[in-house]
Amino acid sequence: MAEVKLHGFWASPFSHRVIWALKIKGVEYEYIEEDLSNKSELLLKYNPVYKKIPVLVHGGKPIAESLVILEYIEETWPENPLLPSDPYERAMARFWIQFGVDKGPVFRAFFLSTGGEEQEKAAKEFSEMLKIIEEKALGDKKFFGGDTINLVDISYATLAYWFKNVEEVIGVKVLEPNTLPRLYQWAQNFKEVPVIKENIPDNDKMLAYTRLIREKILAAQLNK
Ligand code: GS8
Repeated sequence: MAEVKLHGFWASPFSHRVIWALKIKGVEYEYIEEDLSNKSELLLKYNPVYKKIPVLVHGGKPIAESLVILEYIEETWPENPLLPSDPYERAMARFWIQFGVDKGPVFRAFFLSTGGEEQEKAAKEFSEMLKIIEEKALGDKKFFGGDTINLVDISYATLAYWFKNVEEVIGVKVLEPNTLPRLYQWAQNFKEVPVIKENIPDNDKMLAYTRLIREKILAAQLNK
């Protein structure tokens, strides 16, 4: 098998996605931790466009962008499929993955909200978006993928293992069992999947990093 390497960053949900997919497929790989304030020459060479992690390098060929990497992994190592075999179901899975990407700004507005009406509005919009995901994408299934996780679950994973830190840092709760019962239960189920549970960084470290990164982004916005 050609050599597989992953350039990542310990706290990045985008790296975590790739790690989980590789583990689920049973692909051996070498992990290279990047210092994002002092990126390696290799990272700059492999991802000259965005200069971001994650980058997967397979047989010397680099692939960037986590969702593109996930599709590549699925096509290269078909065992333990992470997308449905039926083309229509596959299209629906991709629709919901794209929905999450398109709604990135709704999450960002919530994450960076600092109080008052602005925060209330951001929380409401975010919560409405989650309701759509719960009703239309998850429904009564255990996972978005049915009985087992697939790429849709992996693409929404931050909601399961990271989002509670966001809620804690900004002091507003959105993903609650009384308002979003099925999505809340999904989050609990997802975190308990062994391959996920075994490959999530320490939560205290994640919480501290979440606080730090939010402060950094807010400070950078003020200095603009
Ligand atoms: C996002 C990767 C990303 O933001 C993906 O892979 O899905 N759309 C991409 N990577 C961040 C670290 S995680 O916050 C990164 O590499 N940042 C470095 C920088 O911006 O300089």
